[in-house]
Amino acid sequence: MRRPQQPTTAPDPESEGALRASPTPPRLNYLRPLTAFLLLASLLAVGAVLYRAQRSLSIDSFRAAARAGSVGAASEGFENDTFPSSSGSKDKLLHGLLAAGFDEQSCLSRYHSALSWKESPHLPSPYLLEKLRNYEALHKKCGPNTELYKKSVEQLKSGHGSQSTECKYVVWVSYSGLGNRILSIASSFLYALLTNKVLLIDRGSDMDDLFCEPFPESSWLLPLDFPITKFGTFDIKTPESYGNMLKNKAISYSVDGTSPQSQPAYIYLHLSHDYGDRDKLFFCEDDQKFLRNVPWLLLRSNNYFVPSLFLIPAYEEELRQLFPEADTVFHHLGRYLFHPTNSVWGLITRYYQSYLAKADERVGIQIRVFEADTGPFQYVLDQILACSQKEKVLPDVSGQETVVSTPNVKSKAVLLTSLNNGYFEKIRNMYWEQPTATGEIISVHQPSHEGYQQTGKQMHNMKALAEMYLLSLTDVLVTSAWSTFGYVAQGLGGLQPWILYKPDNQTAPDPPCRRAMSIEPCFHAPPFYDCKAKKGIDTGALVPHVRHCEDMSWGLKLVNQA
Ligand SMILES: Nc1nc2c(ncn2[C@@H]2O[C@H](COP(=O)(O)OP(=O)(O)OP(=O)(O)O)[C@@H](O)[C@H]2O)c(=O)[nH]1
Ligand SMILES: [Mg+2]
Repeated sequence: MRRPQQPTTAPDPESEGALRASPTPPRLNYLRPLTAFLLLASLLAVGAVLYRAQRSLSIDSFRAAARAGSVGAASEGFENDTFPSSSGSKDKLLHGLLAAGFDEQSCLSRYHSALSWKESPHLPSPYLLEKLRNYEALHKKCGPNTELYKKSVEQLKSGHGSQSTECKYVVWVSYSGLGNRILSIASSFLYALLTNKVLLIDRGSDMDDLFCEPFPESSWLLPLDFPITKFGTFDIKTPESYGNMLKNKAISYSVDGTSPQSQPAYIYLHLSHDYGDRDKLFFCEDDQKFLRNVPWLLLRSNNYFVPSLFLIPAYEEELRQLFPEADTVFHHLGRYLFHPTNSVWGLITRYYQSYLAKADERVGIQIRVFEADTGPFQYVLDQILACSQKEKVLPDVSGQETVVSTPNVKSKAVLLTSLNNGYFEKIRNMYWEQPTATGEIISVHQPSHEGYQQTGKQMHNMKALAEMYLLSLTDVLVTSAWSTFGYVAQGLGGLQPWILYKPDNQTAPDPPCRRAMSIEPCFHAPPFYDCKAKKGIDTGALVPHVRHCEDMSWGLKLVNQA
């Protein structure tokens, strides 16, 4: 969604530190010399050390470290950028989701993030793992600089398509806010998996600064000498778009997908929010039969179009096998594809260790306000507090002046993300000025307040990615309606957030929020078309696992079948 945002001239902030006065926790490094001893020591001693270590590492990364087989080594991994290479490969590979054999140092997040997220209750299916390994082999065979790639590019230059090329490609064109980009890449990748095509991504201004390569021994970046250079300007009017080619009868095909006339060398798939009815035929079975054979598809989308792929009969069975739990598509594909580069991983780990690791619980609050004015707005603050207190995400403040200190009080660290720092200031002050009704100690942190969206600026996008990841590392999440930024965090973290309803008329909605039905993102611009009957239909009422979204009545999202 695009909304105008005004720049602010607010100076750069630094987040507030934790408010609670806790004793300096023992650094886990001190435990390392003890590790050998601990192997021989009694279970009781191990238990005691585990308890102490818990004070200095996040509970979850600690648990993951313990699973990986070495507490000392795991702490080293998180703190010193070295990683245990010994046991625990099952966990660091996310139950086989990630391929082994990458150089760990060149992309620390690839295997480290697996150890920092909470253990996911969702396992990837054996069929998904097989499909990913096959895809990796295909990508290696057809990827940039291979003979087959060069051959396909030659054919593209010749201007004629042919059904015989061994490698066929989906080129993802960079466009839109970072959340949208991540979701449309994941959708394009699933489409490539389903059609045995190879995904290449246009690096835009910074995709290679943000993400590591996801596929072994190859690159997913579209080579800079790719012969089509004008795709950055493609839009709904582009004559090479699928919709316009159909309209102008530049292409035609029979029911089996074969074309009587010579095929174009490439087709542009305009799958943005503003796409037309003919562009939407992409989601019809017959059109898919034809598009499968086109050697080069250039795809531009700002949407998570996965739910509508589930409504194409030809892909139904395969998708069921790939994702027996339908609501885990982005969770698995997101964790498979998006590994922040070492610079971004540094932003994530330094912040996490400084402000979040020591708390007993971490709460993420993601605030995205879709107003022309920058705010902060009182009604948004009211809504955040109403939701988090009603749903017991955060405690009420009792208003009593006396501070009762008990030794075992629980601490919660709130990670707040927003372009504006007004909400952070108010919530932090509230918990500073008054004690909580429960006695819990609340610290509030906001990594950045960038003021307005600055797509194209390198550090801005690095911070945005770091914040999405940090949110995914929390235990409880509150997100804003309509925000792809929040969808990415919830999907990566496997968190079912509390979604703040979109305010109407500058008023806090009542109820302020609701629990998400699933961890999946919402497809904001789905087609409502029955391809067989050739008439409109409610695509949110066709199958139990594709439903309308909680935060957008016309959107579609995957849920687990009841
Ligand atoms: N660092 C940071 N950047 C943000 C935040 N919220 C929005 N942004 C910036 O604004 C962009 C918003 O685009 P998306 O990531 O797609 O998020 P969205 O909430 O779907 O917003 P729209 O695309 O504008 O509808 C982000 O990519 C960031 O560049 C935030 O909390 N922190
Ligand atoms: Mg967005």
